[in-house]
Amino acid sequence: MNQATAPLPLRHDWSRSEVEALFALPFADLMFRAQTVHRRFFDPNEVQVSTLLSIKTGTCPEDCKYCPQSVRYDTGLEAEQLMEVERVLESARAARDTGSTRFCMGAAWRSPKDRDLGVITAMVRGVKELGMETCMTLGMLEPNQARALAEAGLDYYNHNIDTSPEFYGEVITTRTFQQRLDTLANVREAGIKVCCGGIVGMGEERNDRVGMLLTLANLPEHPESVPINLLVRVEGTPLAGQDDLDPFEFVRTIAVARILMPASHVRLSAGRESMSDELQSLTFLAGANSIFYGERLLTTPNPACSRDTALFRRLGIRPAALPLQSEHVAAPQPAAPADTALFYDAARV
Ligand code: SAM
Ligand code: DTB
Ligand code: SF4
Repeated sequence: MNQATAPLPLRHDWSRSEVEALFALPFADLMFRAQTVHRRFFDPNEVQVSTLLSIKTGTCPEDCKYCPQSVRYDTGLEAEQLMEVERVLESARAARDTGSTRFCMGAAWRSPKDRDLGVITAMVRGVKELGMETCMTLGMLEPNQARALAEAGLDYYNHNIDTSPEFYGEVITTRTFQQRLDTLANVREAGIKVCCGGIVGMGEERNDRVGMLLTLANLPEHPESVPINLLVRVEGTPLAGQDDLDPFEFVRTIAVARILMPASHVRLSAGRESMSDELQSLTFLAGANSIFYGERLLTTPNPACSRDTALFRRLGIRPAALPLQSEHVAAPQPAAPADTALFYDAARV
């Protein structure tokens, strides 16, 4: 094995000055580093595709200043109680038929109540029977709740640190940064894969973006999935009037995440609706290799499926197939070619 193909060790001891230095690189040098690392771990033409569904919407008691679902802000959102399992499975089937391989279910809760776990675990089992990977984001989890989700076969749990420890208190006061880390530890302990990232464009400084990525990269294990969200500015939330983040700074954040956590999927997450195709393409070049596909995130719009399909084709990007795992009952079978089906014959474009 020569030096170029030897496995790169995953590091968990990044220093602040190293991460600052990466952010400060000339853009071309940063992109080169990110691409070099990316190609050691992934096929650069493959992007993992997940679909989101809000299974319980609005009236959340927390005060996250970015969030349209907090009961404290008047965003005109229509609240919905926990969905019935069959409705969730209908959405999952539709997502599977357009080529999505992971179904992510989100609830506007501070944390789930034990009495909800029966329905929640039925959702996990049902979606897995469709042959999809499962992800849930339900707020803080106690160890017994994490174990119940693991037993039902949940593949991923999403719980974001959202920002740096220093900026955190400017954004959320109803739960602490440490409580987030505790939930992440409970998820890991239960044997569920971790999906953890944050939001940029909330008025934080570069220092905070450094601090957020440093926290993620120095966790005992890197999250398998790292969503980088660009703030979706929702009228009625305290952050609705935030200034635009420099798009190159957004791309830099993705590139640094890729370099620090080379084996993780970095998800170009919320905020794509307001991005040009060219900006999204730059993030793929910087090492983003996962997206949310489908015309809604949880409560806000995501790009039209036809736009994403067209972008994948123009860039020669293939949606990633499911990893081979015996517990997946069947590989997703995309429906006959439709405008919104992501699978296409690359030889025919
Ligand atoms: N209630 C649970 C929780 O907060 O842990 C789960 C759902 S919550 C909506 C999941 C994540 O969505 C948040 O942690 C945040 O990172 C992201 N998010 C929410 N509103 C957003 C917005 N307006 N723009 C970008 N990301 C957002
Ligand atoms: C994540 O990091 N981003 C997703 C998912 N995890 C749950 C949520 C984005 C939400 C954007 C605002 C909304 O649609 O309500
Ligand atoms: Fe509630 Fe989650 Fe929104 Fe915070 S981000 S207000 S916890 S739904």
